[in-house]
Amino acid sequence: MTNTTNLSNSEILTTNPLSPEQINRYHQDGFIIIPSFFNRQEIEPLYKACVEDTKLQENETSFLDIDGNICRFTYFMETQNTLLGSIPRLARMVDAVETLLGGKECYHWHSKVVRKEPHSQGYFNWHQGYGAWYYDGCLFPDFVSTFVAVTSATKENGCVQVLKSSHLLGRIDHINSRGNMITDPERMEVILKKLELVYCEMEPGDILIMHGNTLHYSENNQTDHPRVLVVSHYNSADNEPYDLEGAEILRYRPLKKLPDSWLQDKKYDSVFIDKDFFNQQKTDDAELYAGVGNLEKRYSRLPNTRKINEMP
Ligand SMILES: O=C(O)CCC(=O)C(=O)O
Ligand SMILES: [Fe+2]
Repeated sequence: MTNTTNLSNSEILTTNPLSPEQINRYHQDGFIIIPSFFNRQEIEPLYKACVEDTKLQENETSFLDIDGNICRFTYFMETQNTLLGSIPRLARMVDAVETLLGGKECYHWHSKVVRKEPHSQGYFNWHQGYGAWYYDGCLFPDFVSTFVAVTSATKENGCVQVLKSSHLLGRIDHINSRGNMITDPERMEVILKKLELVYCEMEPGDILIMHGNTLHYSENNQTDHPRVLVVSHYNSADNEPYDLEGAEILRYRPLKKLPDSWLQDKKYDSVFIDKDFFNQQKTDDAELYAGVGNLEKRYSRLPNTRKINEMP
């Protein structure tokens, strides 16, 4: 089966574009949640593979949160002709992102599947996407992140939490804490008192879309069931890092769009394959943080006063 279609990107348009109201809300609040962005049949095979199969776990990368709890996820940058690899390229995703970037072309920065095991303690501390990518050498905060719910996401299982309109704060300095880029804790304490916190609870198929400067966080999973999100980050095509030496992987790569019907028509080969995943550790060594790009370079750009809690 082919990986793409013969049509050009401009000929493949979503059948369900964002409404002016959704676009306004995104710019006002820094995020939107769209229920049923994917229908149940589209998501079902992924749900089965992520919840009932162990294949995903075999490809997981582990890292420690700032308290030393293990978090696991799988990364991918290259997109295969799998269900998983098709998601970031679907017209409804790319068109939404490009609309929110003001009509600019985007490229796939990277994606991950974040599966929180039942009763796992790992959590994501407060951060902005651009809080890290700034230090990768991207000049503009022209990033949009999408979070597709594969399982339900609830307060109890560690759904994403956002601070409303926090993207209007601009980029905030981040520190490297055990390999996690987290928002300057001093500033964060004050911001938390000022801005409204929203729990982004979702059902399978719903999507959360947020600005690169939106502050977000997510708690541990206190339930008996896994919580799974497919998270994709997009950068604008004209915003690749200014210095790509040792970080070629972050270079602009044209994104080949797929029609919205791709999943419904089962045009993909399988749900996912080992090749989907980048930087597999195949190890339980949680000290290793498998980031993408050149992390040494990223950390070397942190202001000296912020170089606390360096990676071991
Ligand atoms: O999966 C989550 O709860 C948060 C993930 C996240 O913030 C990210 O991937 O950037
Ligand atoms: Fe994030």
